[in-house]
Amino acid sequence: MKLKNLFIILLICVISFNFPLKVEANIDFETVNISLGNTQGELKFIPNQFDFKAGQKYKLILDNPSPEKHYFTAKDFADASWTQKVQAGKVEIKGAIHELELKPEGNAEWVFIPEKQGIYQLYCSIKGHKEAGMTGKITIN
Ligand SMILES: [Cu+2]
Repeated sequence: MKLKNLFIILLICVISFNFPLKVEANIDFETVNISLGNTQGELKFIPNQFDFKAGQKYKLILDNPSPEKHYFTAKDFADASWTQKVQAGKVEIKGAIHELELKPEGNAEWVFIPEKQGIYQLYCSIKGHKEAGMTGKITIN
C-alpha cells in the first residue's frame, strides 16, 4: 500500500471518529441554572420549580450570590437520579450526592440523569431557611 493511501485512510478514520463525538458533546446535556438566595439576602431558590425528563442528562449550575451559605438539599431527588459528577472549582466528585453546601459566592455544577418519576422536595437545611421559604419542587416526568 502506498503511503499516500494509508494517510487518506487515517484521515477518514480521524474525521469519522471525531465528528460524531463533537456533535454529541453539544447535544449531550441540557443546562439549568439555579441561584441559592440573592444579593439582597432573600431566602429562596431562584427558580424554585424544576421539571426534568427521565433519561435526559442535565447540568445543573448552582450559584450562591448571597452573603451567607446555603444548602441544596434534595435527598429523594438525588436518590431518584444517577449522578455523573459534581464539579466545584478544580475538584470533580464522582458518584452519589445528597446535599451540596454553597458558601457565599460559591458555585458548583452537578451533572446527572433523573431516573425515577415523581415529585421531590428541595430545601435549604440551614436552621430557619426552610421555614422562611427556601424550598422548591422538582418533578421528574
Ligand atoms: Cu439557606
